[in-house]
Amino acid sequence: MSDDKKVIFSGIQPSGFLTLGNYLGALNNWTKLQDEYNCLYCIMDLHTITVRQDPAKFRKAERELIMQYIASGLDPEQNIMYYQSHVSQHAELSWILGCYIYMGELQRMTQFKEKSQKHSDNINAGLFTYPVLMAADILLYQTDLVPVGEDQRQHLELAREVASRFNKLYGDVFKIPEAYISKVGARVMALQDPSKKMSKSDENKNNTIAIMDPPEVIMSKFKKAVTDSDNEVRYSDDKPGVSNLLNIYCAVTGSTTAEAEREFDGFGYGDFKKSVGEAVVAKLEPVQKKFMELQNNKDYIDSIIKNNTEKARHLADRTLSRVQKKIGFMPRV
Ligand code: ATP
Ligand code: LTN
Repeated sequence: MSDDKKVIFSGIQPSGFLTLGNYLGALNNWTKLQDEYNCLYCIMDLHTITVRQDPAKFRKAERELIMQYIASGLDPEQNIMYYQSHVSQHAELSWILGCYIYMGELQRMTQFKEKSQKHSDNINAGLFTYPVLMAADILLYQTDLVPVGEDQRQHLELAREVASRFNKLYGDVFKIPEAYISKVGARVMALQDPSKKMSKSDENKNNTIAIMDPPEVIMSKFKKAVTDSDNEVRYSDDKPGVSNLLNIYCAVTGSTTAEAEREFDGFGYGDFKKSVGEAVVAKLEPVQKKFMELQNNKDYIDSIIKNNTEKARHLADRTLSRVQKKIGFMPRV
């Protein structure tokens, strides 16, 4: 890692195949940033067990997620990609930060409220302290920028808050990170219910486009996407379905909303949805091709994991040992 570049940290939970939401909200931006920054892209497996996972399916999702990172265009030579559970400093710093974050702060987190409603049979302590671990992930690497979707903004604010609180007590230990949230694609909504975000753990598969969905499946899901009754392709708060499709189209093609509205002026919804589907299929085609190639290359993936994990451990330990010293723990023997 070069010392004169700023640091980027982000990650995704291996809770299933990535959706178009994950791709447009996170990965697509990551690939744009890799030349300019020192980047760490972690696979957030400790966070994933806040919801029950079947061990075999979980392991498969973990393996496939790193392949999806690479298939989306992240260069494993240039970026540090690794599994969160392999770098124990994440869990260690998380314990420490938990003693500097208040219950009331965690109780306000929207994701906790939503997930505890959705998994009311398993409201475990990990679900509650999820943002503490997330703060540890980010602060361990003296991160400057965190590229995420809009839904993570609140967690990031908490990471900034605990970093400042800690620095006030002990001097400058942590860099205060900034969120990097793009204007388009930061909030892709469910295709059948545009009032909620597209989420990879959604049981209704018609709500989500998986980045590995075959072209005919993508086309058919867009065909079924909810719109409205006035048949005008226009971006507006009272047209959530159409606005979501326009947002997806703009994120995929790079057009502005005004350009897209002009392009679809006079189109019926059927033709509009077909065009959005085709643009998404074209964008995902190279990702899918690369993923297929990687599937036959297990040794290559293993070697990447090994190299990158060592690098991450080394960096993480620099911050953790500083934190331990500042707090007053006995020097390590
Ligand atoms: P789960 O359904 O398991 O909660 P998820 O699909 O919400 O998963 P995460 O692993 O929580 O995905 O998020 C990974 C990244 O993708 C984060 O940066 C998050 O902000 C972004 N992201 C997730 N869903 C969307 C979405 N619908 N639109 C834009 N960005 C998203
Ligand atoms: N909570 C994030 C995943 C995540 C993350 C992070 C993202 C865990 N730790 C650190 C950025 C930085 C989510 O997307 N649900």
